[in-house]
Amino acid sequence: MIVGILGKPNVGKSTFFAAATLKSVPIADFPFTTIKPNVGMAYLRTKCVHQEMGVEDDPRNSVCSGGVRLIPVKLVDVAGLVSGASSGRGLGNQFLEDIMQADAVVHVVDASGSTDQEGQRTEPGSQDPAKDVEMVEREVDLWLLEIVKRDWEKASKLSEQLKTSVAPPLAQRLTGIGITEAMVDEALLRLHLKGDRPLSWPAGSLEALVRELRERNKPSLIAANKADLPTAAAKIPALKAGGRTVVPCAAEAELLLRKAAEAGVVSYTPGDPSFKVTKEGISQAQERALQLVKERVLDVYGSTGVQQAIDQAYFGLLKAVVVYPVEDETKLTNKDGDVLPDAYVMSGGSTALDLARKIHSDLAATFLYAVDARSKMRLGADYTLRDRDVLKIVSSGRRG
Ligand SMILES: Nc1nc2c(ncn2[C@@H]2O[C@H](COP(=O)(O)OP(=O)(O)OP(=O)(O)O)[C@@H](O)[C@H]2O)c(=O)[nH]1
Ligand SMILES: [Mg+2]
Repeated sequence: MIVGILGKPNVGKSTFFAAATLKSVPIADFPFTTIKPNVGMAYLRTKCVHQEMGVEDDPRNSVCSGGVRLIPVKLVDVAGLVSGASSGRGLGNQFLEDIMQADAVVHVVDASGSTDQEGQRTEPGSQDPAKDVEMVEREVDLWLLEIVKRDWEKASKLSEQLKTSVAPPLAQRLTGIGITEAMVDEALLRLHLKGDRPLSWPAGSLEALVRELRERNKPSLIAANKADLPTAAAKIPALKAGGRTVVPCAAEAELLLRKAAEAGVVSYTPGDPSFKVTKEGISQAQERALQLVKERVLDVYGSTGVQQAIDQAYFGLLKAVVVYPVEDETKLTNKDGDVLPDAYVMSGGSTALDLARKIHSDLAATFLYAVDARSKMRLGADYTLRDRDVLKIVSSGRRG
């Protein structure tokens, strides 16, 4: 699974990315700082099962710090999107293809309203971030519309003549961004559009269809960034209109804390509501910067929001679950004796067989059953994984 960062220019997408991945990428106060996509590893924060299971873990594919397990997940940051991008303005629409590879989207906005629609710095509070959200979504939909409209007339006539659904040719145009025929079928059903009667669809149906496909299959949340600025608080409530998930965010503050933690200045785990200064003799400037993070961000919003946005994208939008495969269901170890070595992030609805496949294709091919380490019950191949499951996979090829 991949999460992508989308938004108009200069809102703090790359700052969010750098804070989440600690990768050093260009960040600057002008539009189109990012041109090529940045790809990196962020972390999903979850409560490790080791305490509940009464063991000390030996994490291998992730870290566990004080019971907080941080599991690597992929994050992509792209160029800013301006009005007209779908027809080539700004940096054009090439990068939309990159971002739409993602399974879910963190839509970063400048909640303080200090950047105009093109990403130029303006009077703080003068801009409406809710309008930015509309603009960005409209551009993505226009781009999708361009793609589905290619040869649309021909495809729709053919489907009426042959009395076959237009879903396959529509899906074919969108396979590049992970849209399947089944997804198109579902969207048509929800919109009450007959797949084999496209010529009789009411005006605006294609527009409604691409919107439906985007909203369902590329779910998004709003990271209301620059929340540390005084003009942000009043603008955040309006972003929630229509039931959107909104996470107040201060990417710059998170970046500062993560770097300070890396340098041993503070003790801080991403997502924490507070930090502790651990180094003596820090400069006055450092002290002041940390104080501001506490006063303007942590004390107001309870966290910097960066980690929450990532967690919410995976656990909320994608219904992801974290599962711990083991080879010994009593000691909770792998064959080397490591306790709870791996924590896997699986998409919502994944089965025990999917977990076996993720571990090794051979294990899936010779799968017999899974064993729940808590109840010691046997589970079949189609068992739907639940968050925090600890499972042993038993196969005819490789018995644990
Ligand atoms: N006050 C404040 N400023 C921020 C925050 N996050 C980012 N910024 C500033 O916003 C400006 C733009 O940051 P970038 O991360 O380069 O923004 P971007 O969205 O990647 O920009 P493009 O790549 O040009 O589209 C920089 O001056 C950042 O320091 C934040 O949480 N608070
Ligand atoms: Mg950028």
